[in-house]
Amino acid sequence: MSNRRTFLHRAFASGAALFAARGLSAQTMQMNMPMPKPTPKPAEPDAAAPHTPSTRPAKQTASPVPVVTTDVGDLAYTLDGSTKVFHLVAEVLKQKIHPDKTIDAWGFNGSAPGPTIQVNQGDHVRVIFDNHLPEPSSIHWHGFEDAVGYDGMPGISQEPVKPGSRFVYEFDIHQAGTYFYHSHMAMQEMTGMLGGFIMHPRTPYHPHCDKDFLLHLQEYQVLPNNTVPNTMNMEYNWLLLNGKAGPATTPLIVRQGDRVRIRFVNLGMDHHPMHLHGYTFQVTGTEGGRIPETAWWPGNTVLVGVAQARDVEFIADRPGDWMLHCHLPHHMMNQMSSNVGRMTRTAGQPAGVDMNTGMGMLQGTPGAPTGDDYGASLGRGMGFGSDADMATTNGPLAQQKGMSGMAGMVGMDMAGDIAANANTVPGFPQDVYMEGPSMAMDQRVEKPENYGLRAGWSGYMMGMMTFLRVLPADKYQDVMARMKQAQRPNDPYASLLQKIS
Ligand SMILES: [Cu+2]
Repeated sequence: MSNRRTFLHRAFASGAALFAARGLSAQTMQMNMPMPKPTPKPAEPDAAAPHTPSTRPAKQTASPVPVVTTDVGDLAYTLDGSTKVFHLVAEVLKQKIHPDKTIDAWGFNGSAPGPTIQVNQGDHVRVIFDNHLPEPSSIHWHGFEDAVGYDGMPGISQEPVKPGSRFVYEFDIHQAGTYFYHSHMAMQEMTGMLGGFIMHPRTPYHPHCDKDFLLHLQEYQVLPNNTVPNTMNMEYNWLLLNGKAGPATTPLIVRQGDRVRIRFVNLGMDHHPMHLHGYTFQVTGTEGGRIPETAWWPGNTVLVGVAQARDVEFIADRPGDWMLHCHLPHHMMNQMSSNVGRMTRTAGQPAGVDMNTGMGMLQGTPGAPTGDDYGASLGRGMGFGSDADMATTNGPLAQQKGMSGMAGMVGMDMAGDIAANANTVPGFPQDVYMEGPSMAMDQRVEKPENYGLRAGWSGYMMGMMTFLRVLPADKYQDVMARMKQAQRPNDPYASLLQKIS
């Protein structure tokens, strides 16, 4: 194998102007949706499926639809004979995770998570990995049943790939399901170095799904006024779906009657109970592939543990803008923070401190997050009423002194929203003005997928939240037409927009 690899290294180092482009931009790399090859029709047509919706005619073909990874998109490939060749570039990048927050993440080809790789069972696949990071790395192909030499363990199965260097991975794809790739350096993974790897089955799954989505569940700890995730801290304050925090997440758009698959992938530090409103789904797959139908289990919440994938399927037969979110309360918030302080490599700054200090846990008074020294504003909603991170004033909401430090509160009519005795009630405030009208930013997250949502919706959506928008045929057509009209480069929805006139 090492001979083959050496050969490949040489081949790619010397030849092929196609791959000489080290600095290939994300735009050029994420050009087209890799369409799965036409696959044989299943033995039975969909009409035989027990869940076939009555609102749509039974389909005669059942080629798998490409997976849509909202806000991320796919990695394009080229063909070398019959080998699908992907060029994966690890790099440092700026990622806007929310209108008010841009972070310095590490990812692939301009994106964190990295673009999704889609292949078919039976494909031979080559991934040319270029390391543009300032330190060594390598890529682990999670769940792949392949040669250990391509397992991506730095210092174990391969030499770490040094900055500016390249490694070529080769796979014969014999599995099918929701797989993923990630750096096996833990902190690199926690700053965004992960991506999806979809293996479409040779024999299509039954019943056929009309829509297929991939959602990465991610968390970062990025303190106010900082841009670099603190990968050692476990107090996460940014919870993301496909690299965006609500309301900047992009809804999943489906047509009423569609059978929908959602693939959840969790490559973070926390487990996420993903909850869908309005529907009962069947859990049909794990990170180990398809579950036999007799073993599917129903639910409306599926716990996606770390390093796991969960595929769920359902018939989207009731129209509406249905919430889809992690149900951990703290994962439905943005920029929660109970600790602030320096986060830079300053000479003399202590390192190797005890666990509490090292993990940023505050203790004693002053310092305890719920101590007398901090008001409610030093927590969820930091930056409240502002267009960007800014200092806020602590204090009861009713105090004019406190309000004057909160630009968004000035001139706000609070009458009717807060009881007259609010400030004498233990525990007040909990959610008042931490979500709601004053947090709305509909215009700032405007996009075709959000067209027609109820005004002010964005004030109630934060963190690991998005919508499943089940649209009646006419509204579906309208929203899809607007998405197509937008002509966004590398649109993650491209495979669906092709079908829209
Ligand atoms: Cu969660």
